[in-house]
Amino acid sequence: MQTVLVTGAAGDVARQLRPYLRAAYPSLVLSDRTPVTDLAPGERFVAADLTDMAATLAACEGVDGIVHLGGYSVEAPWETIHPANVVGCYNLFEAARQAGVRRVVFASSNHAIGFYERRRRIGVDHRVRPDGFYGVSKAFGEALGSLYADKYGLGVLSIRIGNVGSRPLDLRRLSIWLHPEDLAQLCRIGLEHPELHNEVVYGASDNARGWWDNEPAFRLGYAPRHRAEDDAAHALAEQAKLEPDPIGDRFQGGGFCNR
Ligand code: 15L
Repeated sequence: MQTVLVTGAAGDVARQLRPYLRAAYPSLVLSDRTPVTDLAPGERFVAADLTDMAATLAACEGVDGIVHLGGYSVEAPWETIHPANVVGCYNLFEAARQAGVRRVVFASSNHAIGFYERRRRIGVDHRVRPDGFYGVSKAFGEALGSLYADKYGLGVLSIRIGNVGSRPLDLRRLSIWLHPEDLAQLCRIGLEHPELHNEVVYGASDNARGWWDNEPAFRLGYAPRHRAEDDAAHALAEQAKLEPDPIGDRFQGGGFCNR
């Protein structure tokens, strides 16, 4: 794996992930609608709006693997979600196929299963329960990944990402937090694991209060290095500043469930 395309490269998750990917791969192609200006050695920027198939194909040219972070990253009206996360996601998988890309890591989200109650422990085989149009679009992306793996032999890893950051921000994030270094480890599994066909895993660090059975990730060799509990005091202090939310506090997707 020499050249890896990162879509949505101007976004916050890409900003936190890039240093770890740079350390692993000689060449990173960064695509977004918004220019990325702080390029490091080994990185180059390709402007691409993923709703434009020709631009998406051009971004995939000469690429071995893709980390697909592009799209709209929170709940929004269908008119916003559809082009960015449905059309854009289709264009990305189809362009990857046409360009002969071997692997796609798809940034799915906890919001694909956000309407499970927090008291439930769920695996990746539980049916999806999206908490909004954004979550629906992530379930769609997982389905598309499955199709492109089975029909065209693309290797696909969908990561149901919790919340990426240097530390958990509140009570809910203590359960779903993902350190960027652990996200990078999952991306590397998706890009490099020799036996990967199509898998869905949870994007969570070592979270003692976690709700997810992440067996498929552990089976593929995932060993998170970061523990949410180390920052529990900070997260609980931040939680104490928040107003109670009868719906958001009940479900795994939090505030997305009543937006
Ligand atoms: C997500 O999927 C979003 O992209 C991110 O902005 C956060 O809202 C995160 O989920 C979360 O659930 O905390």
